Parts: sequence; C-alpha cells; structure tokens
Amino acid sequence: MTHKSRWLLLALLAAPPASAQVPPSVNRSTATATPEHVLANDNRAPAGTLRRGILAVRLEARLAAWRPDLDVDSAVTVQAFAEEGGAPRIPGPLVRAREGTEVHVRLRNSLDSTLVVHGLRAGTVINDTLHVAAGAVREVRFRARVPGTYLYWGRTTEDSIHYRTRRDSQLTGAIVIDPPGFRPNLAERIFVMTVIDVYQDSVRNPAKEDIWELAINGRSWPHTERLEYAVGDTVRWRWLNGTYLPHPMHLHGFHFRVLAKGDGDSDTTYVAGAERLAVTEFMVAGSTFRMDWVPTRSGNWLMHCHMIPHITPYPERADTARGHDVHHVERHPLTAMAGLVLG
Ligand SMILES: [Cu+2]
Repeated sequence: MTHKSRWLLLALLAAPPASAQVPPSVNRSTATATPEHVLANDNRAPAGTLRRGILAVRLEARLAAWRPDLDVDSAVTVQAFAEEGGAPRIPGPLVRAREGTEVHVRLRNSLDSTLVVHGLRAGTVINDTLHVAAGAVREVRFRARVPGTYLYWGRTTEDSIHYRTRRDSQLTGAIVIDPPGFRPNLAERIFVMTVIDVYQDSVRNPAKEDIWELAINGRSWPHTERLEYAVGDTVRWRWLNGTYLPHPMHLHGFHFRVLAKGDGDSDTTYVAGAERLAVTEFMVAGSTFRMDWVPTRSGNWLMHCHMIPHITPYPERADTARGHDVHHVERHPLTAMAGLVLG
C-alpha cells in the first residue's frame, strides 16, 4: 500500500458505507502447516531466569499466526520471537535487568532464512548485530551498563528498520535496564509499536488483498488494552517505536513529562528539572521515550499517533469483517479508528 493509496483511503471513507462484505474465507498463510498463534505481549513479565547475578534468556524466532484485530481479519503469518518452549509473542519477550547484571541471550533461529538481530547488547554496543543462520543457535553476552529503554529487532529481508515492512516486521521487543537497587514499578507500562505493510500480496487473487496493520503491544485498536487510573495517580509509560514509520504520539487532555529519550541503541535520561513538558512526542523509527503524567480530571482519554493513516481502519483486505460505517454515532470510536490508539 503506497502512501498515496492511504490518503485515497481517507477519501473513500467519506463515501457512503459499502454494503457488501467478502466472507472471511481467504487462507493467508504462507506456511505449509498453520503456525502457532501469537500471544499479545503486555510487557508485564520479563523473560528469562536470574541466578547468581546472571540473567539467562532463551529466545527463538519462528513463524506465527498473528491476529492484531482478533475476530475482524484472518491471521497473518509473520515471524515472531518466543521464549524457547513458549508461545510466540508480539512484541517479543521483554528483557529486563538491573545495571551490573550479566545478561546471556541465547537465540535459536527456527526460520528458513538467516536472521540478523540488532540491539541485543542494549546500551553497550552501537549498531550491534547478531547474525544467526537458519536452524542455528547463537549466544550474546553483555553486562547491563546504562539504565534506559532499548529496542531489539530482527530482520530477514531489508537491512534497515526504515524498510522493514514485511513478515519480519514483528521481530521486535523491549530491553529495559534499571539502575542498581531499583525496584521496577509494577504499575509502569511498556508499549511497543509494530507495523506490517505487505503490498506485494495485492498482486494475487483476490485483487486488493493487502496487509496493513499497526499495533501497540500486539493489538490494533479497538483491541488494544484498556487502562484505568484514579484521579491523582502518577502514570508511568515507556514507548518504543519498532516500526519503519515516524509517529507523533499525542495524549488527550493532559500534558505529560518526557523523562528520557532514546534512539533504540542509546538512551538519555533528563536530569531532574530538565524534563520536557509535552502533549505530543515525535518518535522516529526505532526510537524510545519514557514519560509520566497525572490525570487531574476524570473521563475517557486516549494516547494515539497523530497521523491519520496510522489510526484509520484499512478495509481493503479481501477477507475483512470490518464494518465501514464511519457515520455510526454510537460505534464511531470503535469502527472509525484502528491501529495506534490506546485508552
Ligand atoms: Cu503513526
């Protein structure tokens, strides 16, 4: 799907609703057997086992069937990370360690092509890559050194995150390094954004079969998580942009403080008093930021990308069951938005 066609979509959405729906019968899998279903990863439980100061994480990359909008469209076959022996997850398993911890990440590549993973030695090596041949197992070791929020991401196609649009686009996860002695705040949430944009499928029958899915922690609005806070709470979030696209992330109704800003490889925590106040934070591909905010009024509020094509349903998939009625007053928030919306 080109950007031009995405803007065309907006014009189409303004037209009267389509009356005909194509039944959900298209098999979109490219694998011979149906791969295991993806678990949407809410990034609340870190991966691995910590023993005697060593965090050991065993990851595996394999094919998986992903349904970012649950019952709306059929599953998309993607490449995803799992903890070895566990279900594939989007985003990939959370790696979290305190500064000073020795981290051993073992990676099995169960895909049929060479996998290159970037950023596993979080905060210690710039432009870090690990090449793992199909069927091979490799291990990286590093000592967690610089507290912050980092992105690890894999690829089997293009050589840059800026072109990673295909089935390897979900090979993305978070690494968080905490300061020594720091106890992670269990209420803090970590949100990883991913996208898949496979236009090539459109040349097949049926025509216009096209994959365009944007997700926060593995789910597209309205299936993203619902969050509830009390007036006066301090809400702490980390955001990671695992997509090839930029996203201006906007919070409705309140200012938030930007506490740290990273490029995926490195992270800068602002000194006390130097935090920025924002209502929208621009995130380039691969970037991260940490924020907090205090809801001072009750209500229903959203954090979302401010680019319309990133929060608009894309109804051209041949097997979609998505309603196209953008004028339905009661269901408007559910049917007229999709993708990068959280609330
Ligand atoms: Cu966006």
